[in-house]
Amino acid sequence: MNTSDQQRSILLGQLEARAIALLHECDLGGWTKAAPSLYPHQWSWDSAFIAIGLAHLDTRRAAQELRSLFAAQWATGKVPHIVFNPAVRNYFPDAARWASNLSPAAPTAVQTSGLCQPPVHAIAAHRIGEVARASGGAVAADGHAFLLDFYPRLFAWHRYLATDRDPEQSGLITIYHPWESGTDNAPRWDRALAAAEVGEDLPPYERADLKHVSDPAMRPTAAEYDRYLWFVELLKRVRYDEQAIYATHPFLVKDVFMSAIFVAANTKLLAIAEMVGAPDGERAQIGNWRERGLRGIARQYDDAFGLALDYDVRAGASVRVQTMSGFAPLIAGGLSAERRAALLATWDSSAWLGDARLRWAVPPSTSPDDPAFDAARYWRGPSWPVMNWLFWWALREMGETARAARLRDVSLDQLLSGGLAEYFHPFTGEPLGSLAQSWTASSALDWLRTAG
Ligand code: 9WN
Repeated sequence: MNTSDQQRSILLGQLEARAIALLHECDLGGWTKAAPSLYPHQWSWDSAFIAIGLAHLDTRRAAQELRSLFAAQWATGKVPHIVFNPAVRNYFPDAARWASNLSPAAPTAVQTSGLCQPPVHAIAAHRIGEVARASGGAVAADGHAFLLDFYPRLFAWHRYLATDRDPEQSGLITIYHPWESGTDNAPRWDRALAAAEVGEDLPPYERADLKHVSDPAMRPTAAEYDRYLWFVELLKRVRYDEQAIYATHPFLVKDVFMSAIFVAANTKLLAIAEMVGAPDGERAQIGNWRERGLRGIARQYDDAFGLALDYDVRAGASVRVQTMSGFAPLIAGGLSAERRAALLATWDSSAWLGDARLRWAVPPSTSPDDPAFDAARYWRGPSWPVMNWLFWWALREMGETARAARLRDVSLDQLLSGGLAEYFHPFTGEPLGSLAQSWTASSALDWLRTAG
């Protein structure tokens, strides 16, 4: 090892220690808050990513992370996007604003939001099982018992997405709100948001998110926030009833990114179903969801952008904007050689990782070439370490090991320079948003503990 290698390895050791400390700091006993102050509750996809990091520390605790989230699962199978910490009073929109008890399907023991988020959970559960198996002995046995016990919950969650969220059987998941996408403020929602009128009876509110960031320009605008909250009112009016939402809601978009995560999650759920000896009929169903998803995503590929596009159900049109979500087919996998080469060419192009202005060659949330690009604003330009993690994982799954290794190394460089922040300015490398974020810590931990 030369001196600079030695130095890097010392710095990476320190980063790992900081990541572990942050996960401990955010651990509220059985569940982890998404960030120390900006996000004081349990978020759905955050918890799945967090569980992947925790698996390296304690597979039982990692399993508990998913179990506590799924304790809030609705009777429909929906896993809510936020499970509220009753001890926290200063977050908005709070449990009272969501009023999820309006729905007969909501749990009664805990308070939740009325939306969901991308289904990373089967990927996390599968990973916990893998890490547990590698430990052997009682830990491996516990890991298997966890999968056996947890599989039906995952199956119910996936069935909900494949049915209530895809009544057209298109293979693409419909979202009711930008918050469901996990990429809240991405420009892919602009047109659908602009088309929705905010009712005059939107109850007044005070934003809490702006108190936790140094500059409001890092967060959504007031007009966007009004719409976010207006949609919540509309969902409450129909008591979160899925069919009524489909009939009346102004925002119905087929999210290609969420759909791709669903395909990848179905691949892992199928593996879990095999491990636990699930009924043949269920295995066949999971396989069908996966195949249908692959076909739906393939249909949304756009030759001009070299990306996959979302589809606005209300407008009856695809959404023509170049965001990181367009790389969704890489996450879904199952690509033809030609499509794979085309997507990777886009990935390397000057519209994406080949842009010489990038501080780190990691995917910006929106292409700097797109008119909607905004370098510091939420999901409109900055890069997200956890998304780097997701694409790293996907590239490895598809056997793109050299590209994956590059992405991991550069992502770690980004964290070494800027810390465990929520997101980063793509050109300056400045850390933005919450300066400590649990899923960034778990991503770092998984990178550092995974060989290759
Ligand atoms: C709204 C917690 C969550 C993430 C989302 C991210 C952001 C919330 C917000 O934070 O969403 O749910 O206030 O913007 O966009 O992906 O799960 O980290």
